[in-house]
Amino acid sequence: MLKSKQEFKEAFINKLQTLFGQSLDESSIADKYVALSTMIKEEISKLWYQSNRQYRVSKEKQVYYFSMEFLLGRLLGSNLYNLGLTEFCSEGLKELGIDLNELEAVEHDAGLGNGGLGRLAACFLDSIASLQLPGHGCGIRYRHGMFEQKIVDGYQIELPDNWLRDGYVWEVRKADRAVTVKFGGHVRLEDQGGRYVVFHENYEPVVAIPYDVPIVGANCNTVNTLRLWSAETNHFDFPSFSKGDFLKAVEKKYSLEATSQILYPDDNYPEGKTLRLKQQYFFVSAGLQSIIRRYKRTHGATPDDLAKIHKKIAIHINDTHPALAVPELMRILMDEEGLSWEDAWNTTRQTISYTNHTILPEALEKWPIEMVERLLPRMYMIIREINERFCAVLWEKYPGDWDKIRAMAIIADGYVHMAHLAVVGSHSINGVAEVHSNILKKEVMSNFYQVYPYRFNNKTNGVTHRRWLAKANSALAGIITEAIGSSWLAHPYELASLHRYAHDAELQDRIKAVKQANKNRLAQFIQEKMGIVVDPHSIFDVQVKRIHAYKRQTLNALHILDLYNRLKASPGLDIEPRTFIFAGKSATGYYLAKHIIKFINTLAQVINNDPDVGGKIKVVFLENYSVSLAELIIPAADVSEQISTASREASGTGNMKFMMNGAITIGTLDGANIEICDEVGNDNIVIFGLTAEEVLNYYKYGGYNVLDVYHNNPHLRLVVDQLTNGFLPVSPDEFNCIHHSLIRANDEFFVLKDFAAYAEAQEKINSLYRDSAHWQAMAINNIAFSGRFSSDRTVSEYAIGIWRIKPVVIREV
Ligand code: 4GP
Repeated sequence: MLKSKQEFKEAFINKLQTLFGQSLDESSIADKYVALSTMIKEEISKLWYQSNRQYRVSKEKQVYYFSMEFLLGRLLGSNLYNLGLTEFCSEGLKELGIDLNELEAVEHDAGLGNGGLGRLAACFLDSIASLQLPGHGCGIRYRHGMFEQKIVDGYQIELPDNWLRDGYVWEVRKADRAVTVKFGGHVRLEDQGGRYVVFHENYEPVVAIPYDVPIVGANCNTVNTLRLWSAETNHFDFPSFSKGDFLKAVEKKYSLEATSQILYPDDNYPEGKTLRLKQQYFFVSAGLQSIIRRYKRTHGATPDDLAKIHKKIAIHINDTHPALAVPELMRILMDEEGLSWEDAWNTTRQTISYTNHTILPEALEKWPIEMVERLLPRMYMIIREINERFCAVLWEKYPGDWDKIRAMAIIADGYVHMAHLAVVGSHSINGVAEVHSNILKKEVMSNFYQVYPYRFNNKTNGVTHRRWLAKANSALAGIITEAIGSSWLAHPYELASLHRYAHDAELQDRIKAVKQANKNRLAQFIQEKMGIVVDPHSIFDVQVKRIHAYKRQTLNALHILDLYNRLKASPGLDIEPRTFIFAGKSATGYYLAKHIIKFINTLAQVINNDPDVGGKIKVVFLENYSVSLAELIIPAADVSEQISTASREASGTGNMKFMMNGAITIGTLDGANIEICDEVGNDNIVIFGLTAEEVLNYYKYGGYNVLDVYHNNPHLRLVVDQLTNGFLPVSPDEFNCIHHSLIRANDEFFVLKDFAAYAEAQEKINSLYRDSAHWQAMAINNIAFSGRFSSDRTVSEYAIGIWRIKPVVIREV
């Protein structure tokens, strides 16, 4: 490892010369980024080699986290941080006249995910490595990650994300580890002396090439692997080429490689496209084939050895997207390794565990039988057999109760139900916050809970304090460390001792000053990016996340419109100046969400340009929300908007990032907000609105009387009317869909029902903020009690309770 600043500087200059044949002065900032990252990767590689070697030799059990999404963001900064090199690299570079932050900004975000689910996977990888656990990620190397969002005339426009354009320093292509994944064709079973042999014919082969990305643990020598699969082919249609039909010659190649071209930009809403099913099987099959290949080399290759893989391997599926792991592992164990159905089933079930991330009914994945059968004939045969055996068990338990059996079947009503497959084929099923896990047990999966009560458990989400506090807000981290020492960095629970200083005037002032500096930085960014001048001393009230009806950006926006109306009616209205900041992407085909974006931008246009408002409120919609933008916004927030309809947000993880940066949550009793409230106490959070139980009861018994609420609240009535009465400078039918969702469609997400309570909660925020010492004490308490929401805690719970893996301490190299 690099030992001194001097050594670092020399190595850096040397690297620039060997890579680009250039001196420091001649090289561009992009070249400097590549030189630094390459150097760091070389350091990492030594530990990576050592980690892999020790894993091989120690033969300890390892976990593989299968996920269609890994929202990594940038890696240079977090790698430096985890290696403990940030300080001397940044100082060394400074002496050479280079700003490390500028180099970090050169890196394209690896946006291989949509939102919560994908970012959680990235935090988990960081925590697994930092806890010195042997665990790796398995996913897809999308050529195009999450689309780039532009706001044009208030509307979202999507541009392709070209993150690989300049190459990706952190990956290593492993062409020699390629495997083939088979699609389509016909499957034939042949009885060869009492044993069935499977023949898969006329299939379309897609070659899967792994690209490995090192995952660096913090303050240890562990480097794990994120293996991302890319669809490539050597196929070239020479006959067409030589006939001069060049287009046809390349067509086939592109169609085979399409599998890993694009991330579907749907959060909490799966796209029922064949290509998406193809992606799922592609990475699951490739991942399992490579895991089994390695297992056989290390632990033996007889059927007896393979019947014991659950003792050495745990496979976790991140939601149902990788649920084909169940039939694919069965296929490998039976068709390729010769295990009986019973042995293969026991092993598969004991190997696989599953996390559910959403109860939104439209987000529960199901695939048309015909599609599965055509694209994945062998998978379909195995799923059918699993289903038949499962239904036979149900028949024993519930003789004659066809309705129940149909409701639980894996194949029913023309579809393959992926959540049912995941539940039946795994030994553990968990939700991501207490309330969500309870809803799974009592409502959404209650039938399954009755059959398999011991499989269900909760693992409340967490995020890594390293990225979201220590790195994103290093000044705050520095102050915390001065106050309570540095051991919180490895053990975030220790942040609790900060609570003692909640009323310490000096600490309050220092933390306030850091917040102010972060707000100044964001204000400057907003001005540069959007030309909007915001008051950095106003309350920064932030809602950044995917745009979704259940997350209720509409509630926030309608309240802003109400505040505007009131300010217009009484310009002297005594409120604290506020800047309402939004960011987030909508799925491309999500009509309502796209209009919510336009609505927010229309409000911004009206309010920001109205001199009557006197700058008291401003509205900003920042385009292209990403991990990097979140790292800029979250440390600058005073207020964290977590206002989903109770019961709909499985956990939320943004809520945790804001609290650890000292923002005060205004939120519903939903997902992890409930546990945040338990940790900080009612005095340090502002809660409003319906509870999950109330909402679920409304859903069960047919909703509430929307018109009553609408007619009885003149403020609310006015803002709802303003959506469509020509008040806003858009065509009068522009926001019909929002109006419709609230009034005609019976307000599925209880926006109107919760409006009055939300407005009241916002007034409470206003008065709390005015008492600066009190507000600072609340902020400190939020930081202090954020320890529970560390992904280190979450991952240890998975390791002990589900994966049954132990740390392997990697020796220094
Ligand atoms: C998200 C949930 O909506 C969010 O509440 C949770 O915090 C996150 O997963 C991580 O568990 N779900 C998705 C999805 O992103 O696509 O289902």
